[in-house]
Amino acid sequence: MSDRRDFIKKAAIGSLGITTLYGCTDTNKKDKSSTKFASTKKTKKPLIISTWNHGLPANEEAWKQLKNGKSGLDAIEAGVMIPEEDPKVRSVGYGGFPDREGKVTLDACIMNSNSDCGAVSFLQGIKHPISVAKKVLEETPHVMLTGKGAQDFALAKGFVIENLLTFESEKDWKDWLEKSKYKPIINMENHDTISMLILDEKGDLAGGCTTSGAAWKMHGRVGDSPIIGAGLFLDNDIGAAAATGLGEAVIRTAGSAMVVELMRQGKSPEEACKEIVERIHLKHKNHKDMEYLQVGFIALNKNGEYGGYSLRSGFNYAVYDKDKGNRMEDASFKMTWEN
Ligand code: SD4
Repeated sequence: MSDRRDFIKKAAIGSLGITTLYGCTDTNKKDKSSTKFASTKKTKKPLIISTWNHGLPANEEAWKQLKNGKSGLDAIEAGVMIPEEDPKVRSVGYGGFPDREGKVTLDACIMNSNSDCGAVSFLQGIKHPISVAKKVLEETPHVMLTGKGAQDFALAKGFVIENLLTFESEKDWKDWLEKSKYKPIINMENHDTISMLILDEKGDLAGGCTTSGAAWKMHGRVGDSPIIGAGLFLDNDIGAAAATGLGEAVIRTAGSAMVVELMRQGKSPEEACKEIVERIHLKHKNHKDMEYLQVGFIALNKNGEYGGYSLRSGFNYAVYDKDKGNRMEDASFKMTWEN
């Protein structure tokens, strides 16, 4: 955790919170709806972007899958399974921080270029919620299964129940119980979802999101991550967006869906992310959540333009393309943790 705090401070000093405004150019020649995309960071297809440092190994795997001819959806699943099964990633899947009752409960969703989607929420005991979400998409008439029903469905599909609470996470939970006197305080260090967006070689989009949610949350709490339109959204004619941070704030503002709508209206991915972060700030500046509020978005559009933006400093995302390979990029932000 202290590494993370250090990182946040360094990022704050490094980028000074300055954001860039881009000129408006019509680069979307194929789009008959006259949508205009502002120019921004642009690259060739395929393109993968994922939230946070754990996005790097996830991107690596997803890229391999695309190169092997797998679909965007398969690549999303295989990619985010890497942090899901890594016990050192304390905010996703196995080894994730538990809720205030010591239970690891998982949220995930996945979406393809046909707007098919699948999601699971409040799922316990299954290491790969993203795979269960994909099965919901592929093998049910529904979009979301939750709790016991999601677990029963997973078992019926051959998934097995495992103990997801590692020794380290149990220890941290017990420490928290003592220090925090059972208050469900959320802060920057304890919630780092992986959200991944892909623009494949054909120009089709896919996205996914998986998390153990806000650490020490109330039992039964579901965040934005499994909610299509909040934690993730895409429209294959326009672009894709995904969120990280305090899910309550993202749900209140239909965050990812709004980012895609702004790209439809001509904003670049970064401009669209910024506008929704500004809106979230406006709605929350006098809110009790403001003290510890962090939200961040990543987005890409059909032209291979991408960007990210967060309310507070410290948010970064992994980008993988042919020209520059797999690397981390810092998101611009509105404010540091000091203001
Ligand atoms: C949640 N949005 O459950 C998730 C947590 C998260 O970066 O994204 N963390 O609220």
